[in-house]
Amino acid sequence: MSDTTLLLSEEVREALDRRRPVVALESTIIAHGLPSPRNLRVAEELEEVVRTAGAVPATIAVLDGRALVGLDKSQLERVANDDSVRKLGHRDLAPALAAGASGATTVSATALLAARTGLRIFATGGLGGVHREWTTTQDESADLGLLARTRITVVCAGVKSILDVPATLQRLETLGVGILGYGTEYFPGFYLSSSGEPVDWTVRTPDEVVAVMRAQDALGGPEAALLVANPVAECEQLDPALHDRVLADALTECGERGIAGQGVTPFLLDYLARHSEGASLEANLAAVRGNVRLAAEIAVAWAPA
Ligand code: PSU
Ligand code: MN
Repeated sequence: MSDTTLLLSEEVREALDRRRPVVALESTIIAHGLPSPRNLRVAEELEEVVRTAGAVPATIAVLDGRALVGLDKSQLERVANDDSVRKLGHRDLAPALAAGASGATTVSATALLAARTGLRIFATGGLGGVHREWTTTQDESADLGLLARTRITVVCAGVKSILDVPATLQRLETLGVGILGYGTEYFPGFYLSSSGEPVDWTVRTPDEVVAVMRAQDALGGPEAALLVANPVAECEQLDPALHDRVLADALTECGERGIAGQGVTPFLLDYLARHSEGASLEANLAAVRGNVRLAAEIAVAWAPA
């Protein structure tokens, strides 16, 4: 990509030049996944978590037709507060750049831009995946297909529990996306510590994750991502009974209102937060914080000494 299309902040450019650890962060969670004004504070807090762990944060978004890797304070504020900031999956990047548009990047768009920049480690909350209504809507997040073709390590709390988790795991298997349970034999459930679904591989330290990344590279083959599935601590998870009850209502309401496409995930996340008195939001934030911290530790272990 040309210099005017993909713009690195000075801090990120310098970190890359010096081969210092960098963690990519997405912006859809800020613009469309969390309520304002909390979203801006969270965005700033997450960058601080990365710095405290000894790495450089690279929050990614598109502003005025430019893909930015590393945002300054006013750019972060725009992503958080400007209602005209759209939601961009990877297929939306080219039209947005051509139109001079602004948008927050989802996991798929962030992973693409991060990989193009040469970043290898990326933290988010929960990935998109196969929606429960898939047989009628065919709604499967573009996150999955993009991650099947992109060499990046994504630290996540599994996939969002609003999804059909077993179906999403099957798709990830078909697509050849590797999954490591971090300190767990079970795939995390986003708001919940466990989805109840087993994982095939468990690691317990950042060095073990790095060893898998090195083996991926040594092996060659398809450029698939590696998912590090990091559960929210049990003491910080959403009460499972409350989760199931409010989610059932949310899915009904989503169907009744005819919400479709890009609107589904933000609607469900917002519904859960409002109808759990904010408890789902706290669990979501706890998961994201944990993922960002772990991603920074992996980035430090991955960087040359
Ligand atoms: N994780 C969160 N909150 C979010 C997301 C992830 O804790 O809002 C975002 C990510 O950007 C992910 C997107 O890519 O939700 C999935 O949207 P969709 O289902 O429309 O692909
Ligand atoms: Mn979708």
